[in-house]
Amino acid sequence: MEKRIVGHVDMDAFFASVEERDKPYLKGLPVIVGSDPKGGMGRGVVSTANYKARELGIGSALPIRKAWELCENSRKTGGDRCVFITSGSRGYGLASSEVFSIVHKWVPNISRASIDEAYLDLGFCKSFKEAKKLAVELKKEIKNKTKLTCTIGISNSRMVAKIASGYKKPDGLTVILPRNVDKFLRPLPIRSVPGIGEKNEKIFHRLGVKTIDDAQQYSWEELQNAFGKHGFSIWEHVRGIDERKVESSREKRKSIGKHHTFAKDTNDIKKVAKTMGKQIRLILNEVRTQGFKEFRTVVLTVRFDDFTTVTRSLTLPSAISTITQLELKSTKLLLPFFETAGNPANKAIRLIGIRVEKLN
Ligand code: TTP
Ligand code: MG
Repeated sequence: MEKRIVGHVDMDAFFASVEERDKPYLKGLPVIVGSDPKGGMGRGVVSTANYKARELGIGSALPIRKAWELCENSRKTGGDRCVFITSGSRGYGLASSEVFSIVHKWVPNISRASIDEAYLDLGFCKSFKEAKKLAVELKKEIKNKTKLTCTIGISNSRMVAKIASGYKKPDGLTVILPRNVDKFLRPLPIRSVPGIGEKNEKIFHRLGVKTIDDAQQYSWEELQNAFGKHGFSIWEHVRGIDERKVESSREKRKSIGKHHTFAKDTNDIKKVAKTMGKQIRLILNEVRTQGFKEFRTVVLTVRFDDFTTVTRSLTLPSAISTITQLELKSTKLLLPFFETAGNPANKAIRLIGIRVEKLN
């Protein structure tokens, strides 16, 4: 049997790095990509920040207003002026295709996990030593050809490879040999385990679990009591057990979507429908540029003024592909939010998102 060797490539500060590469005047400055900060009054969040801006405590998902505040404070004490860039450049998708076609040249079986990351089946390298050599060369070629850096993690499972790629960023390469997996995992915070988000982390904290080592003290029955059906896979993951294969990901590519935070919360169906129309056009554009023809699932996300968030989805018996078809299906999902049954308190809408899945 071929040895299990899995790599995980993740681009460094991806959107910000593409902007820095394409706009030389950004060199050396803190760069924040996200929604428009509107002089500190903007809504929405940071998509990503370059490493210079991260030194100020700015990172993905931080409210853009807060990022603005941190920059202002830093500037007042002699720091550089930050540059805010509104995300949405087509350049990110292009850069991503460029990077992963290079990766694909080196590694026949890769599984794209997001715009800037992929798992690599490195079994064909036969040894971790050879896999590491390949990763060094691959990093070099990506840097030379795209002027972008990435970080690679290598281990014997997808999960540990992913944790390893986040271990030493940017421009890093971390190899965790099978015999060192447990030693590597144990001291890490429980949140490092992919799939342990804010909610599960809270449950762990209530149990007094802070590190992976702490979590290893629990039996799988105990974890099932705490986490329900995910308990067993969590039990496996904290032991570095993850049998998932690297499957090439074209057809199972998760989704293409857009979301928009309104400048002012709204109950105006025309306004919401108009925004949805714009999103639909952008999505269909992206569907085409990514080389897909059609899709079968439409997902609508609505966030209300009180931040409660609802998603509704529709999976169709046969695939659709046109603007009109997507508009019809999205409208069908949207309408209940303007009716008493679907929105009894008549709450105003803060954010709307449309996503298509099951792409072909
Ligand atoms: P990440 O790989 O999570 O982040 P990153 O590449 O910017 O930084 P790192 O060096 O830590 O890997 O996400 C890739 C891109 O996806 C990121 O550049 C912007 C986008 N993104 C968002 O738009 N919103 C988010 O909340 C996150 C996490 C990412
Ligand atoms: Mg990244």
